[in-house]
Amino acid sequence: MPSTLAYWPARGISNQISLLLHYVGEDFENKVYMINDEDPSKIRENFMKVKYTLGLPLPNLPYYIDGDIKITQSVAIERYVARKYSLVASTEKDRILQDNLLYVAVDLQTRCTQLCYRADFDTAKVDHLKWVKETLQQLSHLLGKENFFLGDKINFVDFHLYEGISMNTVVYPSCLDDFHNLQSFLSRIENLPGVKEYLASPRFVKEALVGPGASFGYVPYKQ
Ligand SMILES: N[C@@H](CCC(=O)N[C@@H](CS)C(=O)NCC(=O)O)C(=O)O
Repeated sequence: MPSTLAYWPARGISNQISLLLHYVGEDFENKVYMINDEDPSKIRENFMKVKYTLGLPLPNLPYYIDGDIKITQSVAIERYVARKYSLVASTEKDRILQDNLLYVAVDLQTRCTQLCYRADFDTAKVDHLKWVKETLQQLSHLLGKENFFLGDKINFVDFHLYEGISMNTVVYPSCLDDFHNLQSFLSRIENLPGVKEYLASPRFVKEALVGPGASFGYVPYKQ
């Protein structure tokens, strides 16, 4: 039976899991809880109707159901998928780097989504971009000439780093101009089998970063 990954119609904090599942070729349903953006009081109703009926121990979105396994919290889901397909580091030294990178990726992603919701988006963007450039500088230095962040073997954090960096290029399209190795890293991920087809499909909308009510990055999704 196919597994299910469910989320709102946006990249938000879930798209790195979709990338991972498409890459490993898991048979899964990418379930979308459509947003009612015509009535702000009902935006979340499609999920709220079922939130406590799914048997999730800690109901939330994204959620992932794989038979008896029911997980929420985006990082817990991606870690489970990564273990299932052996996309995790195998030495303590690499595990430390992997976890360090994971939370850099989470920062890139969540700071980007939080920025999108700021009423003072244009002002807040200035400081955000300074932080993004400093972070990209560190990542570019660390990646060097390697294919992936832990060397030649792809790791689940590569997908999350892709997502965090790529989302910020939507806000700031020139942010990678000085970082050619990060540009190559993004295209390397984008050309992976499974990922390439998903990114070219109508299911993926690059500019759809967040939900309605945001100052930037909301794209109404057509199912
Ligand atoms: N730390 C959690 C955050 C989960 C969260 O805040 N989910 C938001 C969307 S980004 C939501 O709408 N959850 C549904 C709910 O609260 O009912 C994670 O990483 O999964």
